[in-house]
Amino acid sequence: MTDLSAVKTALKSQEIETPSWGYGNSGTRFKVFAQPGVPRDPFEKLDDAAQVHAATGVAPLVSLHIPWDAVDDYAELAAHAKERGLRLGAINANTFQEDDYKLGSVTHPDPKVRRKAVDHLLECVDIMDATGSRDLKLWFADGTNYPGQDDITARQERLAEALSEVYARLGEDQRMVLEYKLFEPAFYTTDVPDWGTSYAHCLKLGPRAKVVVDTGHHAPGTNIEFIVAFLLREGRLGAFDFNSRFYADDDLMVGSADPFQLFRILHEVAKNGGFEKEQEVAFMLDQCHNIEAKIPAVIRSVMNVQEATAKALLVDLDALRAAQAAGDVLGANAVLMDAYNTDVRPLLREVREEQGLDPDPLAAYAATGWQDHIVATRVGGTQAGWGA
Ligand code: AOS
Ligand code: ZN
Ligand code: ZN
Repeated sequence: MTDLSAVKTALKSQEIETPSWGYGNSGTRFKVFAQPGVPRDPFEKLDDAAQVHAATGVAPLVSLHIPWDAVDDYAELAAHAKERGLRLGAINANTFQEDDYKLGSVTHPDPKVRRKAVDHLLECVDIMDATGSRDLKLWFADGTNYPGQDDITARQERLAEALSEVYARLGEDQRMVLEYKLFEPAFYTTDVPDWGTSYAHCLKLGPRAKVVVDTGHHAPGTNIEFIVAFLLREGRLGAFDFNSRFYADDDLMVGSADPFQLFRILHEVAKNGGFEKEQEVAFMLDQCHNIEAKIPAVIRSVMNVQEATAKALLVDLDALRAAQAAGDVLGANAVLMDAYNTDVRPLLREVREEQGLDPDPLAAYAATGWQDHIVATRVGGTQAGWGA
């Protein structure tokens, strides 16, 4: 039998990190639809993130992106976060939005461009020192579009060299988390296309280099929960970038396209100790809310993660293991499906009430009047950086 009070305690201590760019305007290559009231600077993005945390109680961390969130004084930004009960999370580097990076950044054939890219990554570590952030999050757009365009193995060499210089700069409590992506913007080869490539580089770097699993970065049909289980076993699952996809890297709200997949992933997390604080798995969202209201969309996403987490924690592991040991295929599957098919919304309402929160986070947010306030006072909100 599952211990319900342990499930509740785990749900109360969950921390979900929301991305600063989720609060700004975003879009596709076709159109960015501006929304009234979006933040004009990183301070206002934190103000919006504080609303998400106030409504849900489990979103105290905010990922930043440099240079989209560049400010003169990062300690001031961290203080602004702290005053609102938030902490600054991963620092996302950007080596993909300048002309110099047309042929790559850290894997570019020209050493001058590689130097520039590595300097940016080192600057991001300086920012982490000022913000108190633990994680440097690296996603490289590097790759090639045409067979023969560049040497695949030479690019791996350059990547390894850049990563090791940055790794050596990390403080003792800081980590590097390396994200992979099958394709886009490169369409032939990508230099970190899959978890195996990321894992291999992390292994060479050292224990503070870990893999980021962005749920939208795989070939259709990939078994993501297998990757998660494998990485947890090896102690190399650094973080999730949660989002949903129907086709490619759609960055839709997590749990919207395939809540069962999210449950299966979080079941592996639960079973393999990934919710324990010592494992230091960061549960981040990496989403863009192009057409839906942004703050409610982030709240809904957090709730979707909570619901899948609750279901994952409800899996009766003793019954599951007994069925597995007995070779009871249908029985084992039924244990999992029983948990997935549980309506956990009453449990989550109870958990929120016990935390002194409104049981309905979306209604709580609507009642604050924040949306009217930002629409009235913020004029000329900024674009998140995507779809620019
Ligand atoms: C890009 O496709 C990746 O998902 C990145 O993680 C992310 O969206 C970007 O680094 C935002 O900062
Ligand atoms: Zn991502
Ligand atoms: Zn992505």
